[in-house]
Amino acid sequence: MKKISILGVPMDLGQTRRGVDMGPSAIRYAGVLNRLKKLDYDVEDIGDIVVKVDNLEEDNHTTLKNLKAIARISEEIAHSIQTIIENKRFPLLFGGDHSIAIGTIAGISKFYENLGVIWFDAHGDLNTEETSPSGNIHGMPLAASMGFGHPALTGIRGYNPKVNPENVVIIGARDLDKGERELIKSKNIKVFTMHEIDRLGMTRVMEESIHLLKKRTDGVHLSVDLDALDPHDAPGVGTPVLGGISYRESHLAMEMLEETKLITSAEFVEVNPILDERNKTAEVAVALMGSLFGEKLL
Ligand code: 6HN
Ligand code: MN
Ligand code: MN
Ligand code: MN
Repeated sequence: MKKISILGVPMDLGQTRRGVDMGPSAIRYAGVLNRLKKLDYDVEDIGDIVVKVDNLEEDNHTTLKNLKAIARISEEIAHSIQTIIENKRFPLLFGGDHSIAIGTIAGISKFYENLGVIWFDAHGDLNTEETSPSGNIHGMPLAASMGFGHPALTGIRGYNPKVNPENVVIIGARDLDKGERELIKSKNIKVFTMHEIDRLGMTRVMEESIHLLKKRTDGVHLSVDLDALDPHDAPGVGTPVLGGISYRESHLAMEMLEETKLITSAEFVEVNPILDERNKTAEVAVALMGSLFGEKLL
């Protein structure tokens, strides 16, 4: 698809460190539009979803912080995505924290018989109200998309589940909570932890991921949490974990995805310019988008 629609979601309600709502601005500032236009795409920036919480809506539900507001905004994200896909354009979202993925996947999934998801992340984002150590919904979007968790999160757009656990591949994990490990085992979710990346190399990890999803799915959503990368390369994230994917490995991954034309939608999340070093993490995100959309070194 040579047509891309950019949608910003300045949402910081899925966790407690302010500043990630400035992620879309930071990514735009890093020059994403020109970068993609140079690759000959028809790119439109449709602006940001309005993320506003009024006092009446605020809930102090400590196990699911900001549940009502996140559920409402997820519906709006899903609605906007639907329009983008109906216009036959590729949805490219900028977060915001990772809770935006609940709305993204809810908007995308009904256009596919068997949607696949590639989840680059230091974390599993597989918690539910019962297993979450923090009550932060950005630690739950992948579980919610597979139908596990609170109905206000799993039922966006009125259907559930959005993704079959067999169609999910997690890459870069190195901080999983107890309940997440149990879900991975019980649902047999494919996870390439940092151990597998060290051991097999990124080339094989991507070959296996692509092979698995190619035969099973008719569309693949790519969700990139910048904390999948090592904090040296991507310091501007709210929940950094040492020992991550290197800058070069992450480019290789994007390049291999580009070669296969497997990806049908994408989001780049958790960029927090307040925690960043001179917009480095937003620049990394834009560079990765360059590779994902076909930039070549030679
Ligand atoms: N993220 N597993 C932790 C939690 O609070 O559930 C961390 C989640 C981080 C989520 O980075 O998108
Ligand atoms: Mn995440
Ligand atoms: Mn993460
Ligand atoms: Mn943790």
